[in-house]
Amino acid sequence: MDRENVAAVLEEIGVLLELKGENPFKTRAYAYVARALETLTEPLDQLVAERRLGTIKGLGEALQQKITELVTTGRLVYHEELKASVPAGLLEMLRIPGLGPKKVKLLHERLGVVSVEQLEAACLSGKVAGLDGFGEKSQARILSGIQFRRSYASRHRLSDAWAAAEPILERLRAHPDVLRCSVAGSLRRCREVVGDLDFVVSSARPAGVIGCFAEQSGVLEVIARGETKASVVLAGGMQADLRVVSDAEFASALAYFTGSKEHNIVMRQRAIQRGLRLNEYGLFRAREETRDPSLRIECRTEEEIYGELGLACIPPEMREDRGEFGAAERGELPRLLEWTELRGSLHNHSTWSDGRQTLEQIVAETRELGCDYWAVTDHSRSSFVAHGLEPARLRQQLEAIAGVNARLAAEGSDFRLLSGSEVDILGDGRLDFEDDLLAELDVVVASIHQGFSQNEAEMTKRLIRAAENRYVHMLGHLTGRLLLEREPYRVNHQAVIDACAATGTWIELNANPYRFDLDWRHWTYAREQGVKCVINCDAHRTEHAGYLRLGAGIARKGWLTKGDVINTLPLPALRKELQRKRKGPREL
Ligand code: DGT
Ligand code: CA
Ligand code: CA
Ligand code: ZN
Repeated sequence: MDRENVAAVLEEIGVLLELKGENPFKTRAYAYVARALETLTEPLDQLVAERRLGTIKGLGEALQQKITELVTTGRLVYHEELKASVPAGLLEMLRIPGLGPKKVKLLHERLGVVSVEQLEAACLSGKVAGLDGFGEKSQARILSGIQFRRSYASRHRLSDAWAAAEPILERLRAHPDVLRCSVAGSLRRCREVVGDLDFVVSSARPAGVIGCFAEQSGVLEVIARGETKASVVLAGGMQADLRVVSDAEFASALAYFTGSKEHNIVMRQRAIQRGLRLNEYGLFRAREETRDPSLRIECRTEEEIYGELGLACIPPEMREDRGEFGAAERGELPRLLEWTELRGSLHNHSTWSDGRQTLEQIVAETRELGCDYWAVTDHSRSSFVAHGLEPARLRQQLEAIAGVNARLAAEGSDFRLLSGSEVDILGDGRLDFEDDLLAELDVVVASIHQGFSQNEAEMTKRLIRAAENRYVHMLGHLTGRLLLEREPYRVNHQAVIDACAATGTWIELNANPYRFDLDWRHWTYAREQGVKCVINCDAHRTEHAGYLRLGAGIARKGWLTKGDVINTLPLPALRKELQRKRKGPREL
């Protein structure tokens, strides 16, 4: 177990003892030692191995034994037993702003509450206000603290994270003391859901930057504020961390705080194998932990750090320790898709079904964005909640689209609307429209919108049957998940991907930030089977066209290149590809 984790365990022991009403000297000793460990300059495992823990101030025999046990075995029986003797809910209650161990202990003893839910109920029924030392005010504060905690303990979709991060990034960039700055962490790696926001800044005068960050509008609470780092909670509950470093440290700090943790571990290992040390402060010619500038190998960019470790620069999206090191070592990193290579979206809605945008608005907005084409694939009749179209309505829409395209052609524009349908896959895998109607459409997306309760085998069979229809170009939002809201339905991904490979069916990467479905983790397999990806906005409003950028980020996370993504094709080539499956294998 490493230093940070050991410190965390000791800290927790202190808190647990306090909850049990132990003597304050004993409880404080744990917190004190935990802090001492955090500022340790020597590696903890070395101190343990050389039996030199006693040199740390305030560290008695009993604590030395406990630390040794933690470092060597990774656990501490004393801690585990202690933890088991205290209801887990009490520790959770401590996270509520304004509640310390003393108060939690009191609430537990007097009211018997052992969970946040029970505490909330006690507040709502007014029991907390009746306790000595609490009162109406503190009861109200606890209640709002519980709600607050609930919102900010949660995780956030990528789009929300960017919406919160962008103004902060702009503010930092504009600050006169900021030399370089970037987002880091899971946001930079383009995870579909992120915990907190991370920023890395280089500056020769950190104080002003920290001040700007901690005092910016939209900060609800400053959790921590030091000379070179700060953590805040933003309105809306998101947490944001800032680290300010010198410009010489910027590249290594950025690499470190971008993570992932798993990726960092391999990077550090590679450095050690080369007789070097890599940490957040730099890459050093040293065989032990250091931040001595005279030992630093100057690396101005992440690319130089990777280069020193014998690697091509790994794009942030790929830093998950999922094979990127082998690829970088062999010089086989894919040239990842750039979002600007996308030329349009093949699954979108309009006012004809549940979209808010008219055909004319779609044309205006997506041309403005620089697209070459945009497919209108409204819902089919079975999706009646979404105002799915009856065949006759769909044929009317085809005429309307033809009218828009005729006008575009007359204007000399090459932009085109494509006609289409997001046709429902019915319970047994049949489609909501007959083949002859589907054959009239430019683009057919087949999706599941009902019957989510089927088991994995049934769902899989249903999707495979849809893929086997020669008029289906692609499967839409394959698992139906809504991030942080609805679990995906169970699907045998491999079987569905294999079926798509066999039938020449594409799979959508739905770029709506609630979906990002198919998940990035499955794209490497799909790609290996030769299945093409289509990055679709599933736009219901004109501003959803911007999802292309997020979708491309997720595609990059799945290692996809321009050649793997159908909607990077210019219109003539796309039209040809849209004919491929319909014409059947003989005409290929
Ligand atoms: P999140 O915020 O949960 O979505 O995920 P991250 O990856 O943004 O994690 P976060 O914010 O806790 O830390 C940012 C990065 O800092 C993380 O990706 C890697 C680095 N980091 C943080 N703690 C550790 C650690 O204990 N060991 C190592 N090797 N790296 C760490
Ligand atoms: Ca983070
Ligand atoms: Ca963080
Ligand atoms: Zn849909």
